[in-house]
Amino acid sequence: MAYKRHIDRLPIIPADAKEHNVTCHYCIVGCGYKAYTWPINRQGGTDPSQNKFGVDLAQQQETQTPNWYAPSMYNIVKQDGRDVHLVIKPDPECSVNGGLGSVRGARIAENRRSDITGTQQQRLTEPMVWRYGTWQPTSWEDALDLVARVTARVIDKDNEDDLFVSMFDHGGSAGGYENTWGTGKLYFQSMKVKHCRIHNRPAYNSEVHSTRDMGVGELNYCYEDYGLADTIFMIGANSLETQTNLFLNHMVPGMRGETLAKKQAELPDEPHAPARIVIVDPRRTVTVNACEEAAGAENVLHLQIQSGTDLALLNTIFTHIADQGWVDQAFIDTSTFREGVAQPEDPAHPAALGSFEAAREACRMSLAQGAAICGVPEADIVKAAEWIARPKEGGARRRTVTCYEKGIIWGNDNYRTIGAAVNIALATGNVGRPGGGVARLGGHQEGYMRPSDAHVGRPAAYIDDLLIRGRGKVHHIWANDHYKTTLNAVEFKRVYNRRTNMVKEAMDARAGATREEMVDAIVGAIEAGGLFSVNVDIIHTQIGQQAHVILPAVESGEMNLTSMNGERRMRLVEKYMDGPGSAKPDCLIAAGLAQALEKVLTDDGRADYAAQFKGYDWATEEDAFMDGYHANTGQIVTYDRLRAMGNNGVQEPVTGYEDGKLVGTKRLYSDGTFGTDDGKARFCAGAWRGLQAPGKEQQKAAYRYLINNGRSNIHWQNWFLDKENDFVFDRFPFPFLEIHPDDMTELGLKPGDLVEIWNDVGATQAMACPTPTARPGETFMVFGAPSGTQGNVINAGTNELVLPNYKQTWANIRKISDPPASVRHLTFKSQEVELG
Ligand code: MGD
Ligand code: F3S
Repeated sequence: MAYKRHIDRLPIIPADAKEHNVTCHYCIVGCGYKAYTWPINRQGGTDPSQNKFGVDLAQQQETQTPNWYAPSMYNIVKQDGRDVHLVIKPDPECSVNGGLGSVRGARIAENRRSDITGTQQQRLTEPMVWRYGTWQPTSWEDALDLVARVTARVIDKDNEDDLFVSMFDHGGSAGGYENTWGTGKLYFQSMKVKHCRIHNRPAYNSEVHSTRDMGVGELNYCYEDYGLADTIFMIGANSLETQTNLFLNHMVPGMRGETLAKKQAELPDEPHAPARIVIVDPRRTVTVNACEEAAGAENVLHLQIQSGTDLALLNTIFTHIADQGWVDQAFIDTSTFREGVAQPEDPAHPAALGSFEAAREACRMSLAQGAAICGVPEADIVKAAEWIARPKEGGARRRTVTCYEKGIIWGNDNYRTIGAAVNIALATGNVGRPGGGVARLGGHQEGYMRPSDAHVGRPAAYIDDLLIRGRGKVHHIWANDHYKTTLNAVEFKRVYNRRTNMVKEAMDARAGATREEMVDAIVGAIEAGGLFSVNVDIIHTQIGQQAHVILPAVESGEMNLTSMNGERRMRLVEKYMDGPGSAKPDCLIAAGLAQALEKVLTDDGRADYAAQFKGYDWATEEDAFMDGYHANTGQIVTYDRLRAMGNNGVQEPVTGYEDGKLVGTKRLYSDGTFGTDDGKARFCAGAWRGLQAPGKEQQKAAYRYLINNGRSNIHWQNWFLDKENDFVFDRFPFPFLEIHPDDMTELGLKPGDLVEIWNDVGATQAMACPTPTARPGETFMVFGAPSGTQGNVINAGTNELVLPNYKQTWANIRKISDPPASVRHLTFKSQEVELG
């Protein structure tokens, strides 16, 4: 590590600095922060009356003082057109993080665009149109008119299938209830676009269909449950790196016994001990290491399975728990479906759903079978079942909180595997009660509010595959970068480049043409197989390099934005700075596009169709919020009410407003009624069936190395802000590939060498990082890097509902270069810690 910020002093936050509530938008946990701003020509003083902390800063502060901030939490930004100091620091009063930051959240400030300090100069500032062989800045009116005119030529009332849309479904940086409503109203109400996909997957679908079909919404607990649980059951997640403060502020205290007094007070009729943890992951992660340090190795059970065998493991645990009679029969009788099969297996349901007995029969798997498939000892499977379900001394039921994320969501046989995890929680009555819950850990803040998407159908269309096969004429992209994050990415990029270049060439050939002539030229190229691409984003992305129109959006902090976290905690992030140039909130961009379409269609004499695009006269994002969230959720929540709830917000669903406070819901299903027509939860009868996605078994047989893949602590998503952040690029100039030293020797590799990873699908490159804790033959590559798209080697195979299977990928590896100069300063020391 060479990076130093070279800052030896920072301004003191004055007592009268403006204070804004901020929810960190870098992950699902949604830690509370405060943003402080004040005029550039002033600062506070050491006297308690002169600084925001109200303390004597001339005195040495204690080690854990909150009266402090780091250089990464500081910047100078524009607010109402003027330069102001900005500090964004963790909020000790927020129940989510209790004042903790993360290596991402503690850098929100330095990742703001600043013309003074020069940060994030990559942000888009003006709309741009492809003209004269490059992108030219232009007005919103001009850009939206071109988008509307070309779009209007390929859509018609009740026939919008030639318009393809890729749109975020999340809260946070590019989403929030405001923006999902804006885009949703445009594409699902004014139009009925069915060829659409979500930002991180090639179809418009749920990532967790089965749990929803079973009646168990995927975010059903509260973070406090980690402090009340006897056992934490974590499947396919690396929470220290990916849900950092959920891990540090909730899981670790539970494991360290720091919540024992709370357990005793809230659940006095049963014995309590510090929580133990069972982790299912083919890789030894830093989370496993941290749990051993927090709980003691004897309280951590890492089931290091063979990649993609979770379903076999979970079905074996389920079978063993049932065979031992450790189930919650009263709960099964009153809260679950009892009569055989409720939903047969069909193309929209990759497994039958029904009673406990039906699932038990279908999922039955002996310890010997399970151990052989998963590659873990039988004794460890038994131990896991005991930790999860064996009643406590005195007979009280064990409280187990189950959490999972991409290891199974983007893993083998998504539908059945998630169903199998929920089966165990249902069988043991661990849903809707303190210390229980079966929840996805999540990725980013959530903020979904859209009209019905029923017209999209199930299975939804495989959009990236259709684009490869020449379908689609106009492509609207909202905060997606398929080039870095799709599967079968080499082929996708090859075809997308070709098709969009056809339109670029047609536009170049008509430089100087009138609008009508230009639209004709574009449509001509489209009819010949080309694709017109519109990119709405905050930066000029990789796929954006192929766009014909680029529209600049603002992000969190530059607009008011509401979202909820992984325990459904809804907050308002208050706008604390201006967006760059003329960038706008996505909801207002969607509104502008709707209005442009209305005008163009009216001009075309298609008045009936034009009328569908009315109803977007929003002046601010708050108008979009009121039109969407407020109007569709009982008209209780307003910006003012949310603002008053501060960084602790309110847990959804919001049920009322009493004594000046919004009233929320701590846990779902606490009354034993589930989200099905009859209120009864279903079990999932999904048997193990090997590697399910087409092509995976063959790839495994043909290539030597598992290319496991996922996130890393320091990187955020597809590195879209990291790219312009010295701190990140100094640490990792290239995407890393964790690989066992013996494999490196065999491949003739030194630390920091660049390698090519190649298979039947494509190739990509990464930097070799010796990792003694990796299993020989099993590597791990970081996801989403700009200079090493890991999706290049992921084959096109998905599950029946078009859920991508990124994690199960095999390839060969060869050296392509000695360490480039930019990596020579790097350390390759182990990331494991010993707290002593
Ligand atoms: P991943 O690294 O994708 O992260 O959060 P996680 O799901 O926790 O995958 C988790 C683990 O799955 C990895 O350790 C991997 O070894 C394991 N795995 C691989 N194959 C298998 C398998 O067959 N079975 C099992 N059981 N496990 C397997 C993702 C989450 O992170 C998401 S979705 C988003 S959008 C956020 N992104 C993000 C980020 O970009 N950076 C950081 N630092 N944090 C993030 N938080 C969120
Ligand atoms: Fe941000 Fe907290 Fe996640 S600081 S990145 S929300 S753990």
